[in-house]
Amino acid sequence: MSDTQNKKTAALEKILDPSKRMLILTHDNPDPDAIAASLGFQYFVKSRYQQEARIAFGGIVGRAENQAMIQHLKIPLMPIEQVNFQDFFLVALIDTQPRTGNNSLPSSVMPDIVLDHHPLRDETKKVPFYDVRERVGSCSAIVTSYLREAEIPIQPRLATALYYGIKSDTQDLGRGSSNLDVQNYMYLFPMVQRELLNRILHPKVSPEYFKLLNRAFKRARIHGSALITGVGRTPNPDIVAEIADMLLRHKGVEWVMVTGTYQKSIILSLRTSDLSGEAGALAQSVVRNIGKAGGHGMSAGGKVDLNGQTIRSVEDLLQDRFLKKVGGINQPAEALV
Ligand SMILES: [Mn+2]
Repeated sequence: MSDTQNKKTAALEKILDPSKRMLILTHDNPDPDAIAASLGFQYFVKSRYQQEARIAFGGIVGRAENQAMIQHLKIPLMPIEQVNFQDFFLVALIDTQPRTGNNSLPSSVMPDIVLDHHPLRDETKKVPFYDVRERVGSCSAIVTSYLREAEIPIQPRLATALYYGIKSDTQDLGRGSSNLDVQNYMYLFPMVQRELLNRILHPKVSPEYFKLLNRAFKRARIHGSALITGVGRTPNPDIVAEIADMLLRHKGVEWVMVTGTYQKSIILSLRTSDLSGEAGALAQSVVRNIGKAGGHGMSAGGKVDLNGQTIRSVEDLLQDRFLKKVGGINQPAEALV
């Protein structure tokens, strides 16, 4: 084991207590990276320290691929509504940090552990144990390193989850990936259950899915190299990010912003094909004073609570700010379809 990893495991050991239970909490509407990294960390603390942990999430698992992942890999997840924080002695945040606005940790609860790869926040520095690596493309790669360094054998089911976590967060190592992602992706690959992975990657979807795509395409407007659209009300907040990824494939489009309304909030997703793009910073400036956002260089997300404002007025403001920033504001609007 490397020196740094030795120090980390020693520091973790001090915090853990095998006689009590840990809660692992991911970000809301968890993606494959959040789910896999949580599963991997649960296995790590159990194998290395006999620490029992449960995994919980806020929001919903909406994307068909993510539902298929949970179903086929039999991943036990608990909705946050079922969590009684009194039952847990320790809380670990995975793929998210305190007070980012994208997790359901009550503000009265201070986490004990944070593992993440989003930009480090000041609040996180107060957490007893944190390992935040901004340059790494996935939390799954970080957790895989913990398992490898401790020489804990990784079973095919977990290997498949971690591999898919790295694969999806880095778009097959093409988006914001580091050496750690590459090494662990290669390490896990021989252990992957490839037929199961195929079923996860190509799930069946409902008829509503196509109606929503149709609406988003019809509403899409292209201003120069920037594309904006809204999906309207949706029972599945994940669809916003999925459509943003899809639309970024449009030739000549370098920036995409998609909005959607889920419950009493506007969800937004930002994507760029510009390798030096600052999608995270841009998303934060788009929601400044009205919401929360975060992300990496090429992809970011955010949320604005409506608080009585109309959907239209918030969407207009977000689109206006976005187009001003990416230089599309003075370009004529062109319909996508
Ligand atoms: Mn992630």
